[in-house]
Amino acid sequence: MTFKSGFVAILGRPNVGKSTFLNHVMGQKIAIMSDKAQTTRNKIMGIYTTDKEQIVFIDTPGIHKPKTALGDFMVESAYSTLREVDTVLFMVPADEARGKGDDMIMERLKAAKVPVILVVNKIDKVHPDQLLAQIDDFRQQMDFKEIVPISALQGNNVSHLIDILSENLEEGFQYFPADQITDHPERFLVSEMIREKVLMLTREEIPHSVAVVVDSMKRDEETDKIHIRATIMVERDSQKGIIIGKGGSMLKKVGSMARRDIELMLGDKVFLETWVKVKKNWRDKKLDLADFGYNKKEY
Ligand SMILES: Nc1nc2c(ncn2[C@@H]2O[C@H](COP(=O)(O)OP(=O)(O)OP(=O)(O)O)[C@@H](O)[C@H]2O)c(=O)[nH]1
Ligand SMILES: [Mg+2]
Repeated sequence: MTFKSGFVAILGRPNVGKSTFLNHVMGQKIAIMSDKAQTTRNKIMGIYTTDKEQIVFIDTPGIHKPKTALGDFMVESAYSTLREVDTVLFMVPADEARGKGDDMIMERLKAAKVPVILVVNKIDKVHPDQLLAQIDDFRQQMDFKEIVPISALQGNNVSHLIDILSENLEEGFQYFPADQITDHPERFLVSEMIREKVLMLTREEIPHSVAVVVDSMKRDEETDKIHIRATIMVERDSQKGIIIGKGGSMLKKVGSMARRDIELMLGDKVFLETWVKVKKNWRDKKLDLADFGYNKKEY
């Protein structure tokens, strides 16, 4: 039997459910998710391997009109996948009408000449009639290889989409070992899990202003726990106050929620220490961006 493999990018506007889909396929949290737009900031691989195939999914930052250097990095890293993949999953939500953002993305997809599957997500939120109207509208905009409605949250029809991808795979290498699930090191996943809790617990401009850096991560022989030190970067003093909270209550909540997720991921006991630092306007400073993991060289 021949082995098949391929690379598949997941593209779309922010908040449509790309990371939720990736995590559902992988059966574990690789990419953080939130109800805030622009949650994902880096490309993240989810490597799906069976005994006959390997599908390398690439989750991408939601494509939007960038207003900062970080935004530029995010959008460019999303589009950069068009040069790397065999198939694109273009994800749109069933419950929002097509907008300028979708049209802009479709222009790029048409130019890239890569097969595109339209994935209409969040079908659990709409009446079937609305879903049909949505499909009809998108079908007239460009030539999709397939159109697949799913609910990434509930898992409806996700296995059907995997079947379609499998059928279209070509003979190829197993690029990654069968037990490897992503391309990012544990440190990255740890910092993301902390950022996810900040996104979950804060509002307005804070989610966009936060970056998390893991300063150190090593086993403490005495306690037999993984000792992690991490810094949460914000852009203003007022934001630092919010993240710390009254008597440190917010930081404590972020820390204990993140610790639970990190322990689950590492399968080990964790001692997590977090600090908050202000770095004025880091989202527009090239050096800070690189320091916080948003480095152009990485795509
Ligand atoms: N009802 C419903 N909600 C969904 C579904 N898929 C995702 N969501 C929700 O949509 C929100 C955004 O999900 P994400 O997976 O973070 O979206 P994303 O496309 O990765 O967003 P960015 O990283 O910002 O581009 C979260 O609140 C999810 O719970 C779905 O199938 N149904
Ligand atoms: Mg995402």
